[in-house]
Amino acid sequence: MSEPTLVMAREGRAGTLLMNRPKALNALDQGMIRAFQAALDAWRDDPSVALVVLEGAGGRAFCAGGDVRAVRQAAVDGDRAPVRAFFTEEYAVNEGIARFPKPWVSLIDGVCMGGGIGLAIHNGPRVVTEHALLAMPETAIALFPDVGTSHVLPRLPGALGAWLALTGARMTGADNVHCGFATHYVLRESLPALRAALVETGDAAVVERFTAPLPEPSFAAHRGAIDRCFSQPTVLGIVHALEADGSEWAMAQVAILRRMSPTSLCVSLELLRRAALLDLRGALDEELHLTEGVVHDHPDFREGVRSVLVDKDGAPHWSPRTLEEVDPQAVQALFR
Ligand code: QUE
Repeated sequence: MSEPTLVMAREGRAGTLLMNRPKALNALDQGMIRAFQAALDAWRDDPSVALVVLEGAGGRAFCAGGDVRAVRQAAVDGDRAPVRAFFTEEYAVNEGIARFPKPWVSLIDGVCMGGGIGLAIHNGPRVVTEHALLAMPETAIALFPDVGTSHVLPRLPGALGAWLALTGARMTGADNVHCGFATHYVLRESLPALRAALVETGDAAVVERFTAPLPEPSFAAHRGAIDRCFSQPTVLGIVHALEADGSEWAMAQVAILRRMSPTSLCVSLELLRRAALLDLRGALDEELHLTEGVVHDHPDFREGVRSVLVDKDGAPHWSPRTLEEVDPQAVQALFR
């Protein structure tokens, strides 16, 4: 038998989960999602499990996201049911983690994007190392911030959430603690001892004993500009505010935004605005509704995944091509 893609074990007072598709940076496929649901169901009411410890195999990634290559293939084949099942089950796991009545300890030591963030953000503690690299890169593949992050991002300080969601900015481990995505900063060299203490004691508070001094956020110099520009009510308004700012950093943000799917940028900003008023389940329902139109009925998702993950040419052909050509009513029509 081949190795499971989610290795589930009982160790000491912990239930441990190891995401185990290292060649795919532990990207979540349907089998892993079902195994997560099984773990939640098995351990929720098991008094011998005091907490859960979640890690990624391979030393490079926690989890790179969802298996969007498979989702794209289903969309290309016109298969709606498996796509619906994938996102329904993935978002149910996100909600199940949020409602899980025990500490859900994520040890994030490497790449963690999109769907990976959804496995960590809704519970805690969330531990990041100096090798953690987190991002919400969905606008590059014409998706949108999902897995419940649409509920979380508008609640970050200032306009950090809109900045992260639209540009896909890469955050260091320390950045994540500063913005609230993570709760504890621990050096990689301390992880084995932390893990052993969690398993032995079943007490999530031991994390405090392993934290290292927190470096300054890499975005410190840009906080003012982020809040000023990314709080604009439209994506074009954000672009114009960045152009008016004119700094090297601001113009680099404009260049990044101009490479992303224009439709996806508008959908993502509108989603954050709506989800700011929704609880987690309400946000997940809005996301689930959006997947239908975005994955199947709009060409950009197929094209984005083709360009980033299939052909890797980095040259997507978006339609419409520019932000100026996006029809605001077409964006609204994708929502519930
Ligand atoms: C946006 C995304 C994803 C992405 C890149 C983006 C995503 C995802 C992966 C990914 C990365 C490496 C793999 C893999 C998938 O990349 O969701 O199988 O080996 O899973 O720009 O949303």
